[in-house]
Amino acid sequence: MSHPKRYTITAALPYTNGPVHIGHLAGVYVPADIYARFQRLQNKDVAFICGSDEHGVPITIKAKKEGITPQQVVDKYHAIIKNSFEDFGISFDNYSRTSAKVHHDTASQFFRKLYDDGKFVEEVTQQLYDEEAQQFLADRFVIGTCPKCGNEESYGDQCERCGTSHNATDLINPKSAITGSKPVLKETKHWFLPLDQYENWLKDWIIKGHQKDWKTNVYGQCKSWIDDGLRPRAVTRDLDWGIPVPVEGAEGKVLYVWFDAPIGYISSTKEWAERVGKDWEPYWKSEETKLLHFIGKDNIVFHCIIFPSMLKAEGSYILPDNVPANEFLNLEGNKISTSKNWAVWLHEYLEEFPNQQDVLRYVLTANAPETKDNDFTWADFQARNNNELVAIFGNFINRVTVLTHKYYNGVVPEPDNFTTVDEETLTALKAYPHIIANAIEKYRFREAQTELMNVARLGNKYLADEEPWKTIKTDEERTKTVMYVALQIAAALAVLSEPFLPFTSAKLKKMLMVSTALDPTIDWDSVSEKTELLKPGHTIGESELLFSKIEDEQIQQQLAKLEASKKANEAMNKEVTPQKETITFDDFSKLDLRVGTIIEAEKMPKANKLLVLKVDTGLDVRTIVSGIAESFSPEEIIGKKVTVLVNLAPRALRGVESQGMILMTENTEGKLVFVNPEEKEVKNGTTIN
Ligand code: B3M
Ligand code: ZN
Repeated sequence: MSHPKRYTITAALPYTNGPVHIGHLAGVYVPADIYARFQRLQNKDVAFICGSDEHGVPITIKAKKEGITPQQVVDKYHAIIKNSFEDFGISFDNYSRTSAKVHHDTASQFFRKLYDDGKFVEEVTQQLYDEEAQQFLADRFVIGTCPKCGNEESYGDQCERCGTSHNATDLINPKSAITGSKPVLKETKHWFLPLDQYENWLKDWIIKGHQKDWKTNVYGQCKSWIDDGLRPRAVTRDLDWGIPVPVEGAEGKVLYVWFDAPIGYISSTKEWAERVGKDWEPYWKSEETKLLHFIGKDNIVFHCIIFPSMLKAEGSYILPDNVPANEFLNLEGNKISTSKNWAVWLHEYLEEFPNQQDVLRYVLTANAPETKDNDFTWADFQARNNNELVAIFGNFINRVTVLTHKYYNGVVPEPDNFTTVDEETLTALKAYPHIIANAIEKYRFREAQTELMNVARLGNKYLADEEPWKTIKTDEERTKTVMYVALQIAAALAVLSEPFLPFTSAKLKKMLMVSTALDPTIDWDSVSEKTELLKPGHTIGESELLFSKIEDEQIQQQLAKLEASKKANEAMNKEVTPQKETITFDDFSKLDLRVGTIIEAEKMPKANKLLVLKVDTGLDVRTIVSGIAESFSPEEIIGKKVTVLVNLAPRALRGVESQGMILMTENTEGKLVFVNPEEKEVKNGTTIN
């Protein structure tokens, strides 16, 4: 579509089973935001839509793990996610949630329409059932071997390794994710969307229609699924968390999360339109609207095959014009993992790097996994900030603004005659809006951002070649011209950086007082079209630093955090030692275990591991030598309640007689910890049995 009248831009609805991390940002939200901001700067009518995906098995699993209700899980993460997106400058026009009434109504009506129009196949089939948990096993409740690629950890509805979407009964060796037991087959009724009936239409629409304009990774996946042949997909589930199936005889059943979630884009648009007094329908039903879904690669099948088939079945909706899906971002060489805490969490980044949203945006775009998986490293983060944002962009702006204040009290000077270099520089500058726009329109955000940096490079080179700091002593008129040209480049950067670095752009606009300098306001094209962005005589504002250096220490801290996660994971995954030989009750009762308190502690001279303790056992105060000096300092354990084996035969350690043993274990970080009676009220000497 070459000249759409409006844009409906959706970004995948994050599951509210955890916070958002850099993988989500690089894959979906940063590129979507660049695109939306860019189109707004073109004065386009944009609806940038998102919201929380609050249904589905991932939420239920998280609730079970945390011992809270699914509602508590979604409330907690919805708040964290929504706030962190806002602080990060993701400019959604609306951020809704699928637990909202407007969504329940919209999704139910959608289902009902397809049901009434006879678009579903209703069928009683055998589904996997966990007899122990007394529950059907849908989606992530079941794990087994992927029939396509052999991944042994495939979920019931989708294999994360090869991306294939399948039915749970297709899994080889299925296992319940709840109890670990082998499921049985049990009859249950469900509604299926007969995807096989859409195969020819999908072939026409995708294979014939979008081979050229969809990204090769997206097109390739779609083609291979269609070539493999499509089968009916159940759109309902036997679960108690979700949107109830709105037909008779469907008690205890809910809509499949991947049926309701994409409809969430529609309900979020409705919510927005209502709030701002617009009509939502053109955003979803007008042929003059360009509908775009920004997603990660694991969501391709749902956005390119299933949701479009649903929209087609409904009949009154437009289809996506493009689905610019990204590949995955790794972190320091390993796959990002929520459960292993191998991630950089957005809400933590925002706290640890205050006011540095644009640095992360910049690095994630510079390394965006647009055509292949990519790696985020903290060293690269630091280098890109210090060597690119600070040294190129920041340096140019700083020179221009500081010199303008120094030479002209902040007033844009009147230029003299332009030299060829000046003309060429201004001509090169005027080409950038077009160059950057072209890359953005093709969803090549890395390339677009590189071109933005080339504008700053152009400015730096111009200043370095023309050397106003030298000419000021010899040629005032020439210096004025050079500073005038440099100021135009700075103003262009303020405009062109907005989609990529919105906080920097705002700061720069304020510094240059750009909004008052231009009449009425500057947009993207004015950089090419206007002869000058900052007129002579205009006064700029105070000069401030746009970026600051990131020190090694900050990077070390982040690496240490990841190292701690790694250690914790290793400890969690450590094999438990096998059980020892059986003992009799009499054997056990020979152990005299007591509650005691450490009342003195000091280091054993010339021994790294040993502490000499005085322990009040309730029977007496005795000396115990304990090998815990690497885990505790003497001071921190005085007063601690501990478990003591009091009738262990005394033995001499480095000449000190140890009269018992303190029970210890190891935590997940490999640090020794006391096996101590939690109750403070337990008296020393109390026996443990
Ligand atoms: N919640 C899956 C995901 O976070 C999903 C996207 C829904 S988009 C309609 O990967
Ligand atoms: Zn697979």
